Amino acid sequence: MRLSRYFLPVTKEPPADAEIVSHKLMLRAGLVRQTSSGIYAWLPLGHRVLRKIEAIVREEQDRAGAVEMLMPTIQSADYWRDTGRYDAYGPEMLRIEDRQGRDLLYGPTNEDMLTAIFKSGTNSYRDLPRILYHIQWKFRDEIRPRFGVMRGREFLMKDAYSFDLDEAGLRRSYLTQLLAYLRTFQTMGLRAIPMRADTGPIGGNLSHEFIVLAKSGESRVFYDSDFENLDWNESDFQYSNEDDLEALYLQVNSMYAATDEMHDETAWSAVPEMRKREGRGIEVGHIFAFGDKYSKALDFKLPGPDGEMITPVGGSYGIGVSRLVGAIIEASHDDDGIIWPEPVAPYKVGLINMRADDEDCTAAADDLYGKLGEAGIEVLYDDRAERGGAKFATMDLIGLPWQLVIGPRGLKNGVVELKNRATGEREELSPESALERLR
Ligand code: 5CA
Repeated sequence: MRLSRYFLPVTKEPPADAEIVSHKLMLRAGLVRQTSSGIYAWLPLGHRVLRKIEAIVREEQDRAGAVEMLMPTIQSADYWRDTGRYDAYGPEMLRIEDRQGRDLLYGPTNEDMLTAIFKSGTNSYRDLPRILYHIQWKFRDEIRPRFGVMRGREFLMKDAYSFDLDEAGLRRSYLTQLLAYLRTFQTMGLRAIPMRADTGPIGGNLSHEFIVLAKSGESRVFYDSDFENLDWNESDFQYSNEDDLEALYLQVNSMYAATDEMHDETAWSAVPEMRKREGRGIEVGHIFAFGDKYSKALDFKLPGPDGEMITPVGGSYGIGVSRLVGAIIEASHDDDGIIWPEPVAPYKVGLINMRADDEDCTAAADDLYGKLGEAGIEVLYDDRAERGGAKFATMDLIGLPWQLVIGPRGLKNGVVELKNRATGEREELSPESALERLR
């Protein structure tokens, strides 16, 4: 993509009302624009990051055996009346009346609707177990939207829902999602620590929050530093193997981790002093095993193998997809701007033509741009007639992992400069070697 044809409204100064670094950087780097309190338009660069995060979430959900679908944002209030949650949910729910006087709402979550849909499409115990998910916008009329996309009113969520015949099955589904979450966040370059949590209005008895460490985080956390040394992507845990899932649970449970609300001084005192870590964190995911709560409310029963009626048990599993954009920036930035981990970067390379008015420079940059494209490398090409200094500042701000700089002086010696955004390391090499390296 050529910057001369892009829409990237970057600014030097952050808006006065942005409190935390990710919010400031998202606005300055032209990722989002606020359109109403807690509601954001995703500009081209931000939209690409959102899509990358979504793709990682989707890939790991699919690998874990969850099946993708899509439910609407607008729901009939009847789904919620049937489960008894319509009156219980409170003022966070945005309620809408259509022209016929029917009650609708902008969905804050989907347990009620999905259980009804699933019930209507299943006939026997053979239809279970299943995990269904979608990636869809939600609305919660938060009393105090804050920190940009981190606590918005409209936000993108991955929410999955499992149905099993018994508690043992539910536990398998729950642990399958737990493993998927550990892998998903690590793929994004994040260390998200699973912490036992309250189940709150979702209900049930088993729940974990996934917390990314960040100074600006809303929750205070206590955890065992052993969590920092684990590589879930390289681990041998298999989604399909029950023993592996139980071993995973044992491993996770053997290390202390808790938010302020769940903190247990006695258990904490048993953690070796050297391994104790305290900090603040951002909740990027939350999983719940709620059992028969929604099935019971909807009288959802299936004939079992011996003809007896079985009430399916379930769980729900959320990831804050749009919140993750902010969380990743909180975890990965410096004074000059964002530092995208490669898997979620909007483009892999920023190609900078230092002198758009110099024919040789432009010819060399155009040539590299073409070759990068042919090699399937995602590149944002700053081909504008701007000062070199301004181009560098923009590239550092938007944080693409690699910068490839074409200038007249280097070209005379047959070299271009390749800079690593994270380490700041620069290297001069021939255009061909640079291309090879990026490949
Ligand atoms: N039904 C369950 C699981 S699908 C549920 O809604 N869980 S939740 O309330 O914890 O939300 C799931 C995730 O969505 C949270 O972990 C958080 O990352 C994200 N989230 C929740 N509220 C907001 C918000 N106001 N802005 C941005 N992200 C949010």
